[in-house]
Amino acid sequence: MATSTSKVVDIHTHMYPPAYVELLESRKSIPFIRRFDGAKDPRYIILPSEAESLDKITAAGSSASANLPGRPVTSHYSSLAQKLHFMDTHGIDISVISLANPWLDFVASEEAGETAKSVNQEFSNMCASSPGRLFFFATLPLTAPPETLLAAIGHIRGLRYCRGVILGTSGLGKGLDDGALVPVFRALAANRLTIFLHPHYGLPSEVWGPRASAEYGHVLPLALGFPMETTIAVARMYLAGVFDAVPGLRMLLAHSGGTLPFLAGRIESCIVHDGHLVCSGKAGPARRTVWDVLREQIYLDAVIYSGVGLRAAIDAGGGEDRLMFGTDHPFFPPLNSDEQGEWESMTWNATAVSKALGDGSEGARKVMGGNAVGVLRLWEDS
Ligand code: 5CU
Repeated sequence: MATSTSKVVDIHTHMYPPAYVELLESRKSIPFIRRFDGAKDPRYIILPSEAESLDKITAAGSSASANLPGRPVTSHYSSLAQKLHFMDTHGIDISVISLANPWLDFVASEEAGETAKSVNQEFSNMCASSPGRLFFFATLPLTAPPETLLAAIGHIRGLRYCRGVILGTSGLGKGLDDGALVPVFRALAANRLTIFLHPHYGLPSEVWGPRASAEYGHVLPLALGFPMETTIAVARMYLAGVFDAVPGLRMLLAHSGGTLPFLAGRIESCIVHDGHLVCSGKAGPARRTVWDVLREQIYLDAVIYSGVGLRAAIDAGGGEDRLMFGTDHPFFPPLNSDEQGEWESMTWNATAVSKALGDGSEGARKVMGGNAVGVLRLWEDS
């Protein structure tokens, strides 16, 4: 459901609250935050594929290299004032903030419940301090025992500004097609909590080849590994029948669904030509297709940086009603201009919407904010 608002809403925008930053600073292995001599900001080493460049720097015993691992932890990571400044600079009326990857995936089982509670409370407080401008996707303690996990859903459903959860693809350790997750999906659906599915793990580092860590920066894991991870996770859920088992489940996929809009037809072709699936009755005529699921249970963000990609996302969802604008702030800061000024992540994604749907069109208005306001009920007392 879209509303007639012309508000601009950013549904893909992260925060690392100060307590979470402290947790990362206390760690010695990925993910962690570390200071390197001579670097202006601490560095956040986050991706499994960054291990090799980190090892090289550690072995050399020096961090004088311009090629430091990770990314700088600027004030944009945890400062609420910066988030609001970013929103004001770019004409964003509402942000639906979420903890960034890898969330609480690394937290010990016995600590996960309390950590999730305090992180979610911190997000809730941030939203309450700017009423009407901020909502949030909460974080789940996936490493905790099942009862703690379900209790966490009980906690967040009572938080006024919470509209869903951000989720990685690892689930309880076996991925999102794990039958043990179905009760979690059911609890989220019953409470109208949308899952914002976001990648982190990418593909195994070997696929990037021996030159990657020294020469190609983060381009391959971020541009290709992230979207493939999302695509695979959702395809597995589809094949496992999760969408049929939980018809109320609603998912918002990061990065315009990875490559799903482009590959859904190929997935369909592989299903109907698979002898095993045909024999087991899983490919029968009553089946809801991948296209059906895309049009009934899935929303896509518009973080794809081109009109071409956005067009595919719009077509896959059967129109512009299932797409929502986002920026991925605080990632991808401008490297050659003032960080307090304009960011390409805003301008490229907004331009893509105008190109795909027409500048100022009704469709563009829906993608830029109307869909998010309607689907996520972005009014204060819902
Ligand atoms: O630059 C990066 O590593 C990332 C990341 O980890 N997560 C994200 O959402 N965007 C960029």
